[in-house]
Amino acid sequence: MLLRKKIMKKFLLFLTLTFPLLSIELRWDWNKINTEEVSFPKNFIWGVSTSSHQVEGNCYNNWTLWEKYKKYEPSGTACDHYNRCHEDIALLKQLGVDSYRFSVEWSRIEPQQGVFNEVEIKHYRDYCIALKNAGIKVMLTMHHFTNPVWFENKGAFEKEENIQHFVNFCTKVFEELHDVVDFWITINEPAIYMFQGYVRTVFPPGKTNLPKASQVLWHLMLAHCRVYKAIKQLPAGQDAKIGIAHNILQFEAFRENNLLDKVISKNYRNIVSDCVVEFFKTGKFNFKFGSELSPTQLPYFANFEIYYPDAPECLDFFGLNYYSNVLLNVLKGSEDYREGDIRTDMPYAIYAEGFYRAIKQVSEVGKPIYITENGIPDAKDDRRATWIKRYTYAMSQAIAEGYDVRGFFYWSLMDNYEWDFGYYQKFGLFEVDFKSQERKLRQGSLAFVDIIKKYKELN
Ligand code: GCO
Repeated sequence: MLLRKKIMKKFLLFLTLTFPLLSIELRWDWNKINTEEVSFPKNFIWGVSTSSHQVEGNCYNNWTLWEKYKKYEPSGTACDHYNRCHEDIALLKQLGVDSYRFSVEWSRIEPQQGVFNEVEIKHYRDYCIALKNAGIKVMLTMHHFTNPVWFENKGAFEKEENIQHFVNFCTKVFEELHDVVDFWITINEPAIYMFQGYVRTVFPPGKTNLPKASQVLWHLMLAHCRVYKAIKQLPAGQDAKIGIAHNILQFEAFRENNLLDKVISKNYRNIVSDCVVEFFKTGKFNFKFGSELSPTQLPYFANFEIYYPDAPECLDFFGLNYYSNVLLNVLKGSEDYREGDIRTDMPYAIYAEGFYRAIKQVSEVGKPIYITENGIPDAKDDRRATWIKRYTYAMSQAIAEGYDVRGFFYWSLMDNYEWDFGYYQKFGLFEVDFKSQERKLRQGSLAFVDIIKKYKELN
């Protein structure tokens, strides 16, 4: 009897996984869409994003060591933005944006555990003041993938006891900069940090261990919440707007009725995108990878559940980073494309419908949404304008349906160091000549400039 029940259960599971469900992949007919038909709320924020290690140059952190170890192209002087940040304000003005998202480099501010470098703090403070004087709002990220070497050597976010170091750092930064920062992002893309560093091995520390990955992501969630609570306790903390930047990457089955494509993409989608949204929505952290198939002990599977009831209260806004979906084709052993897809220079296509879907998904958390990153790697600059028009159209559609999106930050202000891809990927609205450090506005970026201009005039 029990056996029959078990077989029946397995059979039902098989049916649900293989039954030709309606595709969740939304597709619009772009030939019939006029991307000029958009509208954005009054006071909508337009900005651009960067991160310290990718633009500042001459950082010394876990990534500097990792680049050497992996023989990646070194980040080196990058855009020399550390020295040129004041003159780069002119680039923001040229675009017409009113906000700038960038990150403070933890390894500069706290080069040794508990030792804060006042000169570096002043550097960031002066810069925030200069931005304010130029009429630019500041969205400051405290952690954008890099760790000071001392923190990495302690095991970084693998250990719960290390979280306090991050809380101390964030508290210090908040105390020093609270009056010159408009929005705070605690951690950039915690799930990507976990996935690239503990599954795909392309980011430090380059381990493949799913149970450890689940711990790291859980500790990052906890770190965010503890920072949020610590800041809210501070004198100026009540008024601070604090969020997290989470990347929604929709892994989906390339062959919609194929069991393997479906199961594998669902597992990836869960750990990379959905479990973080679920955490802030319900307080439940469910990190499951392959748990249908195996016990948790094996390094290639994970099944970790924990409940943190305060999570939904630990956010003032949700930062959404969105690029595209990934269509998994197990037969090919990689991502795949639909007919007619316009590919980017990274392994994904232009898929603005996914942006619309992602906005809907993260709205379930119930907080105002800021788009903290969105942009195309396009060295030839022959798809940038299409990307900008389609994605802003998709965002406008979501807003028209009542989704509470309050701002959009393009990734990126200028070409920069794209981690394991080095300088090869060109995300910049401004093209950078890394020898002369000359910045030049790309033709395709004018689509962004035009939209901002149009909506500023309307307001
Ligand atoms: C990320 C980061 C950025 C990237 C950008 C383009 O998503 O990995 O936030 O540092 O450069 O997303 O891939």
